[in-house]
Amino acid sequence: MVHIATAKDKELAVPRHLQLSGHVGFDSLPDQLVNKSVQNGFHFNIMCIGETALGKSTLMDTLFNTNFDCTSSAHNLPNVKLKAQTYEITESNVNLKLTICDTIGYGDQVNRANSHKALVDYVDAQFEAYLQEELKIKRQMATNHDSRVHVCLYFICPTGHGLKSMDLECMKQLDTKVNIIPIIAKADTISKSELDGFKERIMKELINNKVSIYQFPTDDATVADVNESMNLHLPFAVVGSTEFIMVAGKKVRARQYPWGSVHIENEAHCDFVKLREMLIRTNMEDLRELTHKRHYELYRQRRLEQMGFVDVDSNNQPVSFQKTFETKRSKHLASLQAKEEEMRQMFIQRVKQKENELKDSEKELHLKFEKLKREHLDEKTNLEESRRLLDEECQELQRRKQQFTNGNGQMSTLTLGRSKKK
Ligand SMILES: Nc1nc2c(ncn2[C@@H]2O[C@H](COP(=O)(O)OP(=O)(O)OP(=O)(O)O)[C@@H](O)[C@H]2O)c(=O)[nH]1
Ligand SMILES: [Mg+2]
Repeated sequence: MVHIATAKDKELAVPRHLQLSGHVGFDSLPDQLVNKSVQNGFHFNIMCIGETALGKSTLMDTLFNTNFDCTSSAHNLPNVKLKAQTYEITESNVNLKLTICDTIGYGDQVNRANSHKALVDYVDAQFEAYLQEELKIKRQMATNHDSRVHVCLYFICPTGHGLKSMDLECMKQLDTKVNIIPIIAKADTISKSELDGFKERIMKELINNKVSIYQFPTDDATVADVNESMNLHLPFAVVGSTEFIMVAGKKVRARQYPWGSVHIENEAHCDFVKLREMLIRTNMEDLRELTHKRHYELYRQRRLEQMGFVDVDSNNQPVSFQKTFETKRSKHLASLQAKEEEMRQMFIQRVKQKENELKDSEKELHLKFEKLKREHLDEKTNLEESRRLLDEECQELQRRKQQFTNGNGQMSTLTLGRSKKK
């Protein structure tokens, strides 16, 4: 029976606003949420893409103020490889499971046309793993290790010229799958005046090639201003170091040169602080959220469509999951039946073919047998004829012998008679 919504039903569906006469306590819900999240801990996954020795590992150590103890990898591989390592770090009771996925041998090959393939495959594989967990009947989303890439730091070579075609191609392939933050690596090797022009050229090239990079969000009033101004500083020109020096009695991270030193956390020297501020201190949650709400959503949508699921039919009417499943099931059954029928027909045909082949060979055998029988009969007749002739010859011989014997007897009798007469 179809229930048609009445005006009364509609009225009931609209929530009524009530005033509380005293404190109830659900205003602690945000705190409960924070406590729960802190208890569960957080995941954050960074992908570092950049050519060999551009300072990827050093920058990670610098960003998280630790030593990830990365062993250097071989750089004579025929293809780009990825190495992901997960670390557990804690800061003021907040536990973070941090995965750093590093490229090995990126840009080392002579043919770099497919350098991005391994990276795209890796990002997709993490989405797929999450989707498979989500589609399970018994899901364990809370305890499941979320390995989806939340941010991709793209290390640009400090050439001072512009982007390489490999950089553009790779970022283009990844920009709908992951939040890309381009950074100019080893920025201490490029002069200040060159740097401004270099940054400008990079941004122009990205826009001209329609590569969309991550923009720090400006919809949250508390961080809108700082994010807006930081968007203008992209790509950040960074310097990393594992060395410390003493400056005015304070231990600071720096790179020392014969002519002076670069202080990593000095904003006049490089954009490292800007990167750390934007990536970790201000927008880490936005990167996580955007990964889930935009990039993963897009992947999920495409995959479900590939699997044959739709939200609306050709008449733009909503289609339930059950209906899609049933349609798919009946289609699948029909195709199975068609396959079965096809195989049955094929089997019948093969049997018929074999039967005909057998019949043909039987006929052939029969003909051969008849021929042999005829030959045998002919041979027998011939033999019998020869035998008969032989018998006749024998009889003739016998008769002649007899005749001869008889002839000889008469001759001797005649001779004997004649001699007696004498
Ligand atoms: N001038 C300069 N050198 C740097 C910087 N960061 C790292 N280096 C140096 O560059 C070299 C390579 O640094 P890594 O951090 O190992 O580079 P990587 O990209 O991780 O290298 P692979 O993992 O081998 O691809 C080391 O000698 C670092 O000291 C930087 O910002 N400026
Ligand atoms: Mg490294």
